[in-house]
Amino acid sequence: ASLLVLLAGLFVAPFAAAQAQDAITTASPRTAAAAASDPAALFATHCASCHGASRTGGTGPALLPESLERLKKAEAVKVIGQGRPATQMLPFADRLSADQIKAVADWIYTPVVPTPTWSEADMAASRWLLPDADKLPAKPVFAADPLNVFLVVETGDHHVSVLDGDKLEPIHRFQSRYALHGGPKFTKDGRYVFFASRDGWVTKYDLWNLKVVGEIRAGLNTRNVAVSADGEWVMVANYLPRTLVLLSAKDLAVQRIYPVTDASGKQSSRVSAVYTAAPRHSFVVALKDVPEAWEIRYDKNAPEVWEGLVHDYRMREGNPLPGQFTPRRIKLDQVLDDFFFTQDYVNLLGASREATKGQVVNLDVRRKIADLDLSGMPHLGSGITFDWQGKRVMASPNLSSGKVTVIDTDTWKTVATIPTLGPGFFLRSHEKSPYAWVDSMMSPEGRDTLQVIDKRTLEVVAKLRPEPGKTLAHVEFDRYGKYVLASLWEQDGALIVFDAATLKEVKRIPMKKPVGKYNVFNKINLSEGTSH
Ligand code: DHE
Repeated sequence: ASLLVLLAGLFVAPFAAAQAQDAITTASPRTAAAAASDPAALFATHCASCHGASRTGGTGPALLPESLERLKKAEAVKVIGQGRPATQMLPFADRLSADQIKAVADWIYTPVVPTPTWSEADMAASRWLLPDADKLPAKPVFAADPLNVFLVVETGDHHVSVLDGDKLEPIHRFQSRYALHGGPKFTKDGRYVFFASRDGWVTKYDLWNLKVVGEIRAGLNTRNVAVSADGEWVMVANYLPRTLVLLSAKDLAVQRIYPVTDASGKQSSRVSAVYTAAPRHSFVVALKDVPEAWEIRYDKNAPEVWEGLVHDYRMREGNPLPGQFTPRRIKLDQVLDDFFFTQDYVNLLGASREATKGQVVNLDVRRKIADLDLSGMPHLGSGITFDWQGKRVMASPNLSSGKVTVIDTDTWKTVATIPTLGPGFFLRSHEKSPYAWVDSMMSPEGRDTLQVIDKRTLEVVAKLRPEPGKTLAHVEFDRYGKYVLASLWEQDGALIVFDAATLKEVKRIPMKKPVGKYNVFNKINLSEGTSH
């Protein structure tokens, strides 16, 4: 007897090539009684067939403490008891008592011992490729401008919509892995897109042919991915295991696994995030548990010896290019939870959860060069840069207080603090728009309102509240800066399209809990108003 306990809504119908579904049976009363006080046994009986014996996921998502960080325990109890509509997560209240459900919920928030591993062989076994994907036509199968297409991540039912940015109409929709997070990353021509899921899946999508062309599970709990500017490499940043994984963008084959540790090799670290610094031909990585940032050059002309290099991965068999892919460490005083770059990618602007100040790290001189007046932590990749009174400034929202901080990138001094309705995640703008848009989605009072800041006066000039009481957040402009698309973040939600000049609502496009949206042109041209 086995069965499907799929926690946390936490489960979506299996993905294309995915796994066959087990038959559903009920545990016998005897088995249940024997296991009544043992959550591990209850899990093995009812949950393991979908969530994996080590809770690392299967047809259902991983149920590790790292994966459950954002799910309140009361919600987990509810989902185990009542199931999750429109998913394969069944209700278990008819076969588990309230105490048993509570015991299982408590147990899944405890670490798995020993810590689960995810080896190169596991990755290789998870990888699949669409046959003959390289023979697909090298031109779009749709009539819409391929550079003004948006990809919209809908977490309500774990799908991605492809939207024509001129007609503002969906042209395609496909199922994604469970819980995509962070921005998808595009190759320079906008054809291929790489998505990361919190459970470690990396999905390669051919946007011109509207097809998923391959997948690999590169970790058990993943932060994000970066794609090299030459489109050849994908770097995956993991929390679990504590690794960076380099993949070939062509076929997702594992090229290299970097154990992430301090220079002595004794202290391991989770990876906060990895980004591509295109002008530097490198990946830049921040570590969460060791005060270091790493820079890893991917170009073939990388120098053989990088000053400051301590840990040496060059000797691995099959690497004929000594400097390429060799991490260079930048030692810091504090860890970085979050960072983004100045537009020239020379400086990294970072913040950490505990610190009272942010820091500016110069990647050329490889040290902190200034403090930043950033008291709380902005959400990663949520800052923007623009010109203001002849100065280049950066602006960032704050996850812990209702304000946008504007900082001069020459002096690193704060030039303005703009009060908002509450803490928010995302700030977005566009070269062609005088306005920046910010949400307050962490605040009960402000979560339904987008505020529009005039970049010339640094003042809030409008508050848009089209659906009182419903969360409204994350905007992205179209390629021309003409429209702004915002997420009405509800199960039966929508994209609300605003005219970027008049700020009037133009249209609603129904979506299932839309989260992030990504415009191809803005992403591949590294627009100063959005994340890259
Ligand atoms: Fe995110 C981007 C980290 C919570 C939605 N978020 C990112 C990135 C990182 C990050 C590292 C950049 C990845 C990239 O684009 O390459 N996020 C974190 C956190 O540490 C935090 C605070 C806690 C956590 O759970 O990990 C967090 N993020 C959230 C949410 O709760 C959000 C609102 C809903 C969700 O889906 O989880 C959320 N994060 C997003 C989105 C982006 C993102 C939509 C991409 C924004 C963009 O426009 O590029």
